[in-house]
Amino acid sequence: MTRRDQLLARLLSGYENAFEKGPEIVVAAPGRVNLIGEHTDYNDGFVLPCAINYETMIAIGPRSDGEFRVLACDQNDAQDRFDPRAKFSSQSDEWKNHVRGIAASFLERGMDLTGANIAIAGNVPQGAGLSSSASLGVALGKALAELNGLTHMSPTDFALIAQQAENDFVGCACGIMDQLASARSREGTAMLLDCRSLESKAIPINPKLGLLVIHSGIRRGLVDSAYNERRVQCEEAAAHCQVPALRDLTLDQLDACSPGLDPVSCRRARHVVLENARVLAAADALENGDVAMISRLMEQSHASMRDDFEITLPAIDGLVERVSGLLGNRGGVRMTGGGFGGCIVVLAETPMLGQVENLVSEKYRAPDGTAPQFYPCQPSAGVARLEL
Ligand code: GAF
Repeated sequence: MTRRDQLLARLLSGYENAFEKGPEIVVAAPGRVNLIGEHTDYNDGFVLPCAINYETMIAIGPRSDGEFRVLACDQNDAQDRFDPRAKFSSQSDEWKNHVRGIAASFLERGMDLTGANIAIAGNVPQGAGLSSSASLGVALGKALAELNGLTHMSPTDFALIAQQAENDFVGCACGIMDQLASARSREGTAMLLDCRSLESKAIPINPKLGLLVIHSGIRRGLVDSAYNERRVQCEEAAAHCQVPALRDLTLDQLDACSPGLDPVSCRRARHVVLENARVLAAADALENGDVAMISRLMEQSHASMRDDFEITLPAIDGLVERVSGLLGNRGGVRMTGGGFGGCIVVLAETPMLGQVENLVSEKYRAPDGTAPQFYPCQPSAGVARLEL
């Protein structure tokens, strides 16, 4: 059985046990790994993520009493229950808010929702920076649209709804990268996304290059508060420099307006300005198969996250350095995602990936002794309804 078949089987058996019949619709949405462009999305900048073959699935069917009954197969079959047409509030269990938040975003857009039985199961590693929550939001958005016959809704709408749920209901002031990567990616490609216009270009990943995601064994902690703090610092810098967003600054302009700007915010801004330029250069390099350039840009991106944006951890810096030493100019490596733990991403000539895995499993452990985990990834397609 493939990993996808196993997930589907687990989802369908959970649904049938909880709701005593099969679902009408099943939807799957992928997690993502970001190749380069960290903390640029909420600064209206550029990112280069890629959807991966780890995903969240939703099984859904109608209920006549108007309620939502929700089964979380990955939370020991915990359940939630609420009426989307009555007033409902956020809960202490975070997973419930991902679902309630999506319902709230639909309602806020004036779309009425029928009652539903919903089961959720996924295999995107959680707390790893691989967008398990974005994939849940996007999958649920599409599942609700399908169930309610909202045929006018597009993948971009599902992404915006999922982002709003995170911002308003979960309390993370995230940007739009993860949700759009999960909603709109195309198989075999990375997505160069302009987070201001939401226009994107699919950049084919040369089949000679492989993708390996390595979990550092350090679960991301206190992410939301540190993440939100970074966002505020970026907004302060943009306001100080009198531009709508950091996307609108060059390095020279930032230098010119830096007197009077708090030095920490200045370093945050410097990361964003330079990272935007690196994303555009990396998209070109990927298109031209220039692996040495990709390697350099990923190295610079990691250094900038470490020194200017300060979202890496010493153990992850050490891990990246070790892998980078092995790869030379035959591939790139950097921490990926929001930071403070989680995964590194390796994009390298495919034969290098086995050597990386051997080196890391032999030489690296997280500070508490946890072993690293390896996720070989394929660039995958965005959200889709599955044939049952
Ligand atoms: C998290 C957020 F959800 C994204 O919007 C993005 O800002 C990312 O961190 C950092 O690049 O995944």
